[in-house]
Amino acid sequence: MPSEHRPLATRDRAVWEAICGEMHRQQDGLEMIASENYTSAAVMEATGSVLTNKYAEGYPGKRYYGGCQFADRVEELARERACKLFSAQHANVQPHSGSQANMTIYLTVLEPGDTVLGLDLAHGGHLTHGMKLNVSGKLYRFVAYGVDPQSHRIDFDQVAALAREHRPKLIVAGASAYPREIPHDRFAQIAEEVGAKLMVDMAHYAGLVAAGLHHNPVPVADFVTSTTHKTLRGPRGGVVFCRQEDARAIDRSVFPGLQGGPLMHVVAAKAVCFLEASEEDFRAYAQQVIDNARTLAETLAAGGLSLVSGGTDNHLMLVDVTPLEIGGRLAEEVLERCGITVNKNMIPFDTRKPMDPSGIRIGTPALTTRGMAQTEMRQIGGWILEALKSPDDEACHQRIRHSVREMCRQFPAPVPPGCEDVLSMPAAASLPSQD
Ligand code: DSN
Repeated sequence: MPSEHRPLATRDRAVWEAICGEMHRQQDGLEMIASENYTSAAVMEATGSVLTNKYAEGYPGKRYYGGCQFADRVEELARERACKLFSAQHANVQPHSGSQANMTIYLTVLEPGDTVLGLDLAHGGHLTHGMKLNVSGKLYRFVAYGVDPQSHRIDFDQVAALAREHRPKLIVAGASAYPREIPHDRFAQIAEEVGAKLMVDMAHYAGLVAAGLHHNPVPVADFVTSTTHKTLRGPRGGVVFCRQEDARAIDRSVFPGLQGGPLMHVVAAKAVCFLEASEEDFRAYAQQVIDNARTLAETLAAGGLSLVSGGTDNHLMLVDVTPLEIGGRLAEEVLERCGITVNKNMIPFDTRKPMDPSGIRIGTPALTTRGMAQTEMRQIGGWILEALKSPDDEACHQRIRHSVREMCRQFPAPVPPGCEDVLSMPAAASLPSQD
């Protein structure tokens, strides 16, 4: 058989084994990184499709390459479905990531040196909201707003005061580690008062918006950006929404401004994701994500952990682990030993360093996709507390690891088409190499 026709398992055993290992890891442990999810078999099928072979620079009906009739069809489907899902006038589905989506807005609205307001990274913001080592912070003059020291909610008095003082051209709302619903209308009032444009980055909670459980920023913001792979549960990628009057400028900023050829296999998978997110069972899923986060947060708080803002309205919680006299780095490591994956995270007004902060961030989107509900959240909360209260007790961690494995077997994650057999094999690390 010619080598280009051979399946991965025999063509490149090393890569195949690594992928099998990751498949086992994802099935065998509790994925609680707030920005991760298990995408559907249909989304994975589209992502692994022949559209990966196609160049389609340009937009439907206006391409720089021949043979784009099917690329046009999937991009039209993705745009139409995205607009319908979020009641938007225009969507650009080509950004390769959330970072590209955010840069699209900056390139469209700003000149280098212009002033922008964004949420402080240490208070839950994102790298692309003006972190000084990120291109956003290098090219533009970002001024950071933060959360209130007592409530840990966005301090709108401060946002308004900074806006009046600095007269930004753009205000960026949205966050990657903020456990409360973001009131977009309050940002819109401030932006209107100072004559700024408003951009909302809803990457983390887009799935909750699609389900109608969090307010939709599209009607009140000039620009909305998102990723498609977090609560929205699609392929990795970005999307931008705007009014019709800005559509041409936004499209030009994506291509040729920032990107060349779109990843058409991912655009097809985004179309599938937007269809899935419009269905009734997605609404039930998103409600369960929120219910699960609340139950887990209550369990952790009852066990003595301190939660930033006292709880959660969305899919994630920020937990201050220092009351247990450990730091976020050790907490992440201990939980990993138990088969529970989270990430260490700064908390507002943190006195520790980013590589060993005071907190961990925990999310429920992925476990909810597996069908886990409140009963499992109480059980998992109990394991987290037990493990973090005994960070040196290996026997305790092994016991929890065993229980985690049992729970995971009861709630299988979606398996990519054609990979069903892999999970009945031993974990890839123990497979003999054929190289
Ligand atoms: N890195 C993502 C997160 O974990 O929140 C945001 O892009």
